[in-house]
Amino acid sequence: MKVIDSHTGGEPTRVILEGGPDLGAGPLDERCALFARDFDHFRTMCVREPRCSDATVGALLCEPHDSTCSVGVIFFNTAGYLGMCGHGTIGLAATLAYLGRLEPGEHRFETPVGVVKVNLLNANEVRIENVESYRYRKSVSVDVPDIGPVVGDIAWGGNWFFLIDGAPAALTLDNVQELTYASTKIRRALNKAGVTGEGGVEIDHIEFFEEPASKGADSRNFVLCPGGAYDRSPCGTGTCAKLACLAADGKLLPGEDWIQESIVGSRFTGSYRYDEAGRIIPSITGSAYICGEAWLTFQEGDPFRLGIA
Ligand code: PYC
Repeated sequence: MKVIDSHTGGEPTRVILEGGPDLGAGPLDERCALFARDFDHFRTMCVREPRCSDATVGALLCEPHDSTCSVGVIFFNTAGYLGMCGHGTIGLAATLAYLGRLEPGEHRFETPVGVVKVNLLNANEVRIENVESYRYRKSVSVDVPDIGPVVGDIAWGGNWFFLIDGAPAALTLDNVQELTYASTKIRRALNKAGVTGEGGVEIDHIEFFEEPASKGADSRNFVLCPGGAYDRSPCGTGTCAKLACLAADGKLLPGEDWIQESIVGSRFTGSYRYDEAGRIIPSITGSAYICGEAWLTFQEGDPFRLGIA
């Protein structure tokens, strides 16, 4: 399997260029379902240990179904599949630029949850206009064992998020273990209580927000991802979910910038516009850097050929 690794604000992306599964030419959501049903071992081989780590998001590069798009992409991680991935889209654009396959300017990438507009600003800096984002429910309370009631908003930014103002500990790298423990408990409590995104879909990302640590930023976050790792970047889809909540509360106007800082101090600049139907269309800008090119090998007899479960 030929892969290129990059990171976006510290969060890794591994793009599969060759040797991935053949999923045919159908719509991307159907190809994603096929990937999960018949070819899931490609996912585990690519992003699980011993070849990779929990933080990495894999990106299978595909032919688009929609002929207006330059590429199609299916994102996945150690736990399963992602509808969209903001840092991964930025990483994919920087990877294609590195390979000389993407010129600066506007492009369209097809994902299983819709088309994302991608503006390659230079070799590393990318602006993406995401799928429609919205707040589904405001101020939802859930009782969390050993923690007590926790209140948050449920919002869609390409994945489902539970967004909490405040955190059980300061958002610093020293506290990652404590933050991971608390956010995992909150996610379990939401699932157990049947609190979901629209249509009964599981909420698999939890976000804490607090005041920024650096000058010029608007907020700092910690994001728990589905596999249990925290997002080193400010999380593209999580920032879009935040923008939808800010818009719904009248705290950010269309076109105004929101600078979201991650727990490692990396930043995305976000803003939003309304489309003709009055829906929120968020954009984020961030930078990605290439950090490796490799051929992954899978030897016969390797007991961990498919990754450590
Ligand atoms: O940037 O959207 C994102 C993302 C989702 C999970 C990890 N990163």
